[in-house]
Amino acid sequence: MANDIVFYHAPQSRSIIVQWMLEELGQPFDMHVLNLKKNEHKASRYLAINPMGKVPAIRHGETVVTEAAAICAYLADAFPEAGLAPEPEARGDYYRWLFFAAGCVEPAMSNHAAGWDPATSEMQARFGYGSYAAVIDALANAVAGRRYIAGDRFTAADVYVGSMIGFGLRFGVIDKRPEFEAYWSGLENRPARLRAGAEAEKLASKQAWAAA
Ligand SMILES: N[C@@H](CCC(=O)N[C@@H](CS)C(=O)NCC(=O)O)C(=O)O
Repeated sequence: MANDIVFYHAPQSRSIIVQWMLEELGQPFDMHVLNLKKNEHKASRYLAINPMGKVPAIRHGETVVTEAAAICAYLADAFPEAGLAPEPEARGDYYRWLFFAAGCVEPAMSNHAAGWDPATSEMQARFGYGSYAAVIDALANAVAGRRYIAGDRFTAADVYVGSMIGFGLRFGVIDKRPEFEAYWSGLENRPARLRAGAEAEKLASKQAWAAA
């Protein structure tokens, strides 16, 4: 079955990360667009795919994967010919920064954008990400002087980490540090990302038009 990836997507959402990943993969996929304003993601049919009622999700044959970072890692493994994961014995940085971005960068940025950060050292000890400042410093050090986050070639970890940094810079959730800007400038014009961005814009205006 060639065309057996179903991508559950919504415009202007985290599912743009997976759209970029799918474009990098170069595999055909069926896109199932959910209208979040119409609460289509909370309908029982979709809750059977993702009980969180959130996008993105994919179905690949009988396998369902949710969580943007997990989907990126899964697709890189499921289609090794795309070369989007390092060799298994060289995956230290790959796993480290992929999980750090999902487990630390994402909640630190979300809380910070919402105007709340763990303030006391006691709170910071309890929270897995410690503090927003520590996370951002670690992330800046991780990308400093590097074209790619895990080794000397582009991987699925760059899709996810890059998406976090690109989003953070665009919406002012992270400072425009030279490390972030240099790393992101090496990714943002990748043809696959540009295609994903153009598709996402088309879809957003289509939904907006349909709602008008
Ligand atoms: N941890 C999830 C987060 C997914 C997520 O929060 N998606 C948002 C869109 S950006 C969503 O579906 N929100 C709709 C809702 O929860 O009602 C991931 O990384 O994939």
